[in-house]
Amino acid sequence: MTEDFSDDAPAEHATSGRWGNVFTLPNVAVHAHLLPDGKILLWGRRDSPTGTLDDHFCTPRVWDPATGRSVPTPQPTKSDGETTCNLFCSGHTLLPDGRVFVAGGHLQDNNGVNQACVYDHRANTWTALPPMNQGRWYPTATTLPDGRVLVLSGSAVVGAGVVVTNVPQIWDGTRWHDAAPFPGPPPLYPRVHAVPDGRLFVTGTNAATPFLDVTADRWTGGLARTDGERQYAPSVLYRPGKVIYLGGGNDPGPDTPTARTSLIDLAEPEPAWREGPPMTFPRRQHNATLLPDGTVLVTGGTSGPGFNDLSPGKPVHTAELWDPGTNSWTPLAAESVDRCYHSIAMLLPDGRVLSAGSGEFAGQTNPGDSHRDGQFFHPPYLFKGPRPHIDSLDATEVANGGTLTITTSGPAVAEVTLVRLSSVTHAFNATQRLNVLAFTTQGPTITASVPPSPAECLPGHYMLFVLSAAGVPSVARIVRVHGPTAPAPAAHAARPETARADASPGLTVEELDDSITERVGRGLLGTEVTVGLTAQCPYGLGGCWGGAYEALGRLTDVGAVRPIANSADSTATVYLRRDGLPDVTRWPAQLAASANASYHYRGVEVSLTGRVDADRGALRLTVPATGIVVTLAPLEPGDELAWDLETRRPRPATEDERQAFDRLRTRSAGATPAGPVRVTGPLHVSADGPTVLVRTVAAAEPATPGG
Ligand SMILES: [Cu+2]
Repeated sequence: MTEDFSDDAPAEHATSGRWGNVFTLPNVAVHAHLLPDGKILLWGRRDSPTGTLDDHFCTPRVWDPATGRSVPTPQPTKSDGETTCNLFCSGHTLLPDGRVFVAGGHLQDNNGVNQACVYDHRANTWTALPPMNQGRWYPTATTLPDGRVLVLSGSAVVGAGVVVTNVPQIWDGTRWHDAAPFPGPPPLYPRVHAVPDGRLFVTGTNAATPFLDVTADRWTGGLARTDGERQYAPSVLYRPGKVIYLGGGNDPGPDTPTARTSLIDLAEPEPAWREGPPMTFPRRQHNATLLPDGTVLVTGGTSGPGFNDLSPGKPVHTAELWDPGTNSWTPLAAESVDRCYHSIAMLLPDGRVLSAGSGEFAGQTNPGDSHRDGQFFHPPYLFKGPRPHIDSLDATEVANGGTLTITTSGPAVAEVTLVRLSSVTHAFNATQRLNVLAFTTQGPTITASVPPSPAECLPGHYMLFVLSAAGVPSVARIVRVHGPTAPAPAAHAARPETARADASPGLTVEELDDSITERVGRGLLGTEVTVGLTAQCPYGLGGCWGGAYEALGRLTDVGAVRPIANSADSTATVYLRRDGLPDVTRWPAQLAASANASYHYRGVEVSLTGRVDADRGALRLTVPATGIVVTLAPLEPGDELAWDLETRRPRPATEDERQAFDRLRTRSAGATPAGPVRVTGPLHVSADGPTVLVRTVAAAEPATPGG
């Protein structure tokens, strides 16, 4: 293990750190985990850099950072023992015994595998678990304080469309249990942390950040994070109950990500998100790594607009460091390679940080943008003086509430920290967390106390660091915290909820959809409005949907949002509280207020039922039930609201749609008065009033009065 980097180092290394040389890795490190033996389990999208993007085979490998050599693991299979699965796009965490837990995987973009499996590094084996309730593409797996695992979110193609499941599942070591449905469709790759009162805290990527009380099986809260929805942003639990959420998203207007950060401390009497200090650079697709001294290192990401801008100058190479003590950022040395979408970073036991991966996505034009390589960062603390050394440790395992006896040499020890091993993908390290240990010193011997609460110090493997007064960390020893030997201390007293009540308690997305159909049938909801939204992400509105669903529910007059997007034409269906026209002059800004520019608003389409009359050559439709009068106009090329995901422009209107207005005009000019019709098409509102561009006309159903 590399230890001393400080010999003859130039002075600037102590302020900026140093990047080592770029080295080759066996694959693009899209998914990476630090194993208890110090090696790294990693995999990418496909084995061959020129293979199909939807290969059902990608070999995970164990790479040794000390030697640079790697060995393949067996190919994971489903529980039939035969069907190979590609773990690309899965969610993962580390179990209390050090095994790697993986849920989901890749069939195609948006379409996940329902598999779950466990990797044991001691035997180099994958063990298939029973299948989950649905395929999950881009789920998040979180280890609970009692060692169980919660899997949340993930998309699959169900029927003709993409469904993001909101039913989380808990793996108890033997079987799956469904947990309370997330309120509405969740975001893909939600950012989830286990916090000291035993709950799980979902900090993103949506604007609302609810808690799951696993014991009560109930979602509560929904504190609004500053800056709204922020996709492809890291969330770091930098101390128990304290989170920093960093950048990400797309700001309205320039479509660029933000540099802003959000902070919350759940130990406060009334926790609330507050604005943190902005990073030096706006970033999206970046990684954030918790260092042994409690600072947070941010590497990579792009500052450019859109999903993953790799144009020259946009990827951010300069690292930067946040110190929670001073609440300020310091820019550090620049790495050599773009590390954007599909990159990782993680802390190693020797105090360095591995930055690796990037690339391997549909729409990527330059093959050179896929990086089968990595680079080590030597943080400034490695150049600030001699390193303390752990000479011995009395145990490799310790219970919550237990003590570790450490003998050290070198500079006096000023701090002892535990940093949990990493499991990283898609700009989120699901397992990293840090505990500062209380300790006593007697000569060279230190006795350090491990927090008694497994919710504060989660079971699993940690890097134990001792640090000098100058903040220089030792090389870590890896220890396992294995849960309390005595009964767990009582959970913290429940806090009164300060946030609004859940909009949809306990319903799966399918049940929620059925309940809307039922309310529509009983006439409890008003005008149906189709909203055209283009997701900034390349996977369309079907998968990248949670934030849009959340934002649509907050629009003026909206009474219900269908919980499954129309992925084929990139539209969503909402219902107004009553019959009337949607407030399209305010909706675009309202959408942007919570979803920022993660979705581009393309307009709305409505269906109105009424009588058509000609007024000096123009056609008007009057809705008798509401008195609404709209001008009717022909559909022009480009007016079609439905979207073509392939060409990224409005779907061309059919011949029938283009002639709908003319047919209606001919019919209205007839000798006998025409009956009521149902007209459907894009709605525009100007100073002259509302206009519907006629796309379809149907005979009105007599039983459907009004709009
Ligand atoms: Cu991906």
